[in-house]
Amino acid sequence: MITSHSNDLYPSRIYPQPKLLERRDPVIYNREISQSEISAEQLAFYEENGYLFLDSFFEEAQIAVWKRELAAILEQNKTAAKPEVIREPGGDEIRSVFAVHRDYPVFRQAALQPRIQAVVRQILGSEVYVHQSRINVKKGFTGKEFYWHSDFETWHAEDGMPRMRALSCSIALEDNNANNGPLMVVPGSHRTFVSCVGQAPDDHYKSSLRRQEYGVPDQESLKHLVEQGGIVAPTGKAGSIILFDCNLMHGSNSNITPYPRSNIFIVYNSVENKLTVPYSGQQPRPDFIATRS
Ligand SMILES: O=C(O)CCC(=O)C(=O)O
Repeated sequence: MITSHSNDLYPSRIYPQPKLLERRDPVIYNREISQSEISAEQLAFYEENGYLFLDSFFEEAQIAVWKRELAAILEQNKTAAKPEVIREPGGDEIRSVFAVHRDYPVFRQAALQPRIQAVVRQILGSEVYVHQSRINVKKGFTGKEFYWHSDFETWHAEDGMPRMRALSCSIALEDNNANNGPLMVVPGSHRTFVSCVGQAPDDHYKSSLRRQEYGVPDQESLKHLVEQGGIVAPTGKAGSIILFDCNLMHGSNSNITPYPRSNIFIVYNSVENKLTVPYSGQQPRPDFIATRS
């Protein structure tokens, strides 16, 4: 164990029973419209629901460049034994590739897209940096699910992210339809922190990136959140983006259709919310999952 925090607003993995705790942080940090990409109404939608879907945000030509790079990365890493390359549970196919903004200039440029950054800075009310990036591949027929989770629970417990002042942007590289495992979100769930049960083993990330077992919400809490907010799976064209709050409950089904569904995930954190010692008291996860410098 290493030093832990005496005053934790979002304790998790320490109680014998799950708890539902009220969010103690704003959702929108700058209400004064400071960019031209989203309107005050869209900002209000994000605040209330915890996400915002923008169809066809990027043009086909841009998506074609990113898809070519993705194909090259998958080819290069087919048999690579690198920590950044995560394979499907029970198989060898690539599930995710982490730190793409660090390792591939094309994806660095994606993470630095001024149009996305403008929206993110609006919501988080400060300069931002990339906390994590990855490509989730989800191939046709064999791509596996991502079980329900709040990212913040993990980032807080395992990475030491102090407050809810981060968000994810998922860029669709293929059309997302109702069947090929689109992202599902529970609107409004970002206002409740689900304190999860069970202390994860050291180096939990080595298994959790394939299939998460700790920091997973219990079924009663999930049922409660879904009864309140329902489940929405925004679908649209390649080039669509979903921005969602770090504490929004989300997940996705496996893809048994012939249609692949890959996306670029970029997580932005406020520069005023930099990582500290993990709240779980364990060693921090490596830099390719959680930027520390
Ligand atoms: O790609 C997906 O469908 C979900 C991914 C996800 O939840 C995550 O990467 O945290």
